Amino acid sequence: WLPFNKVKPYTNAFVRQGNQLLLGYKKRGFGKGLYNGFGGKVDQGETFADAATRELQEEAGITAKLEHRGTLLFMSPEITEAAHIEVFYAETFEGTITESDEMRPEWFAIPSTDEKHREIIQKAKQVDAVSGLRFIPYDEMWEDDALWLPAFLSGHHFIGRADFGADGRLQKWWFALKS
Ligand code: 6OG
Repeated sequence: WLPFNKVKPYTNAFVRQGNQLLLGYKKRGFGKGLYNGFGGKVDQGETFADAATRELQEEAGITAKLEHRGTLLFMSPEITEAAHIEVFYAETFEGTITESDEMRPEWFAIPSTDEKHREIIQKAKQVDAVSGLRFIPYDEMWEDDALWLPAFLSGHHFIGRADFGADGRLQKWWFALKS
């Protein structure tokens, strides 16, 4: 069927506690060396929500009642299939945060205003004087994250598409808030 391409389903889950966001440093595989929410491929017969819960448990050692917050579509000439990612969110969790083979969990400070977000995006590697934690490391994350994470953390539901070039840089994007 033309013009249909193939798409692979993935999940991404973010846990927040007050002004802090839990991210994982990807130790291997796709996105190695970058910080991201916890997630991975959806298995056959599994729902996105089930996969999100399973991946958070496998990669960070915790369980959380995840809420669906957003939908992303990524395209790249490097991969033959587009990535369809459902993004989830939780403010409480159970269990002990544990490093896994794939991810090293770490808490980061969330900028308190949109203006501060912009400052952190432009001038990364800043430390929050209150918590002593590093602010969200936008320079060590997928380039699209800076486009939607601030609105996501303000409680918005969103949908978007990001196209990456062969050089791995973001070429074109489209994002919209659902609420
Ligand atoms: P595994 O290979 O570990 O799943 N992912 C992306 N996340 C963001 N924020 N931006 C992207 O832009 C991404 N591409 C993939 C989805 C890969 C994990 O990485 C996420 C999954 O959580 C290109 O099974």
